[in-house]
Amino acid sequence: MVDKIAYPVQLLQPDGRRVLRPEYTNLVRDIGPDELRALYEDLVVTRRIDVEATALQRQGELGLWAPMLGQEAAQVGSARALRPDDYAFVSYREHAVAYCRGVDPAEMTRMWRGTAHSGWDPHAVKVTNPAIVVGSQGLHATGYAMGAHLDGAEIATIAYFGDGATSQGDIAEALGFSMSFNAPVVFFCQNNQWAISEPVHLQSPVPIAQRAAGYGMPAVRVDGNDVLAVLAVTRQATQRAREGSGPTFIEAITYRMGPHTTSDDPTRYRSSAETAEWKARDPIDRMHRLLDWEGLLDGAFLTRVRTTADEIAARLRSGAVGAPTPPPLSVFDHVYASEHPLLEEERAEYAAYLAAVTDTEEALS
Ligand SMILES: Cc1ncc(C[n+]2csc(CCOP(=O)(O)OP(=O)(O)O)c2C)c(N)n1
Repeated sequence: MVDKIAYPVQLLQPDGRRVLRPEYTNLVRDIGPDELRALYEDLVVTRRIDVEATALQRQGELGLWAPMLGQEAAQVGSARALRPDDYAFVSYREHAVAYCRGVDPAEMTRMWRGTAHSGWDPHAVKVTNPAIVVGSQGLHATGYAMGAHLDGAEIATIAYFGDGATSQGDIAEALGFSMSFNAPVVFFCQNNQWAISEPVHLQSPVPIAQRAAGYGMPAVRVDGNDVLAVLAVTRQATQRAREGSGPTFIEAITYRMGPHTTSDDPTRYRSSAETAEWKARDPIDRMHRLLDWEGLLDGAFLTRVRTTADEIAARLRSGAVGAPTPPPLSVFDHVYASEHPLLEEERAEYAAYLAAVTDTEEALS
C-alpha cells in the first residue's frame, strides 16, 4: 500500500485529469456527472459567500471576517462526506462547512457584525458556532464524541483546525483523550501553510500528520485542493468513526490565498511568487477543468451556478445589513444560564456608563 504520509492522496491533478489510486477512487465511485456538477456548484457558491462577506467588511458593514479563499475544496469535500447526524466542530474560517451543513447565509455574518454572540442554532444544523480560541473546538469535539460513543450512537464528529492549532495544548489533549477512549472523531487539519505570519515549517519540522503517530492514531495526508480526494479520505475516516474504530487524523494540504483576517496584510510576510504558485493549484479551476474534460460543462449549467451564487450572496448581504441592532445591554444576556455576580456588576457598570453618555449627549444637543 502507498505510504499515506509521504504520498498525499490525490484523485485530480491541477490540470483536472484524474489520478487512479484504487483504494480511494473506489470510495467516490458513486460520484457521477450530477454529483460532480453539484460539488462544482458548492465550490463556486462558497467562494462567492466568502468574497461577498469580505466586501461587506471592506464597506464597513462587518467588524471582521476570516476569508477562506483557496480552502473551498478542503471544506466542501469534507463537509459533503458527513451525514445529517454527524457533528462538525469548527474554527472561525469554515464558512463552506457551514454552508454545506445548511446554515442560512443570512445568519453567517451575525457574529462578525457584532449583532449576536453567535451565528446560528448549532443543534439545528449540527455545526458549532465559530470558535475563536485556537484549538478549543478539538476538545469540544472529543467530549461530544466520547458521549456519543458511550450512548452507542453511530455518528462521527469532525474537528476542523489549522496547522498552527496543532501546536496548542488543546489539540494535543484532544488527540490523547480520543485515542484513550476510542472517541469517534475525525481531526481535520487544514494545513493552509500559515498561522497568521508563521509558516508551517516553523510549526513542525515533520509533516503535521506525522504528529498523530505519537498518539498511535492513523493519519493520512490529502491534496486539500482536490475536492474528490478530500471527499474520499473523509468518507473513509468518518466510516471508521461510525463503526467504532476510533479517531483518524487528516491533514489537508491547501493554501490560504487571502489574508488571515481582514485585519491582516499578508504582503508583509510572504512573497507574491508563493501566492502565484498556489494560484495555479486553485481548487475551483481544477474542478472546472475536470468537468470540461468530461464534457459536463455547458452554458446553461454555468449560468445556473452563477445565478445561484448571486442569489445566495444577496441573501448574505441583506441578512447582514438588515440585521436589527440589538439594545447594548443585551450583550450580557445568555452569557451564563443563571445569574452571575460578576456579570451583574459589569452590567450595572455599563448601564451607568450608557446613562452618563446619554445625559451628556442631551446636554450638548
Ligand atoms: C488560544 C489562542 N491563542 C492565540 C490566538 C490568536 N490567533 C488567532 S488565529 C491564530 C493562528 C491560527 O493559525 P492556524 O491554526 O494555522 O489556523 P488558520 O488561521 O491558518 O486557519 C492565532 C495565533 C487565539 N485566537 N487563541
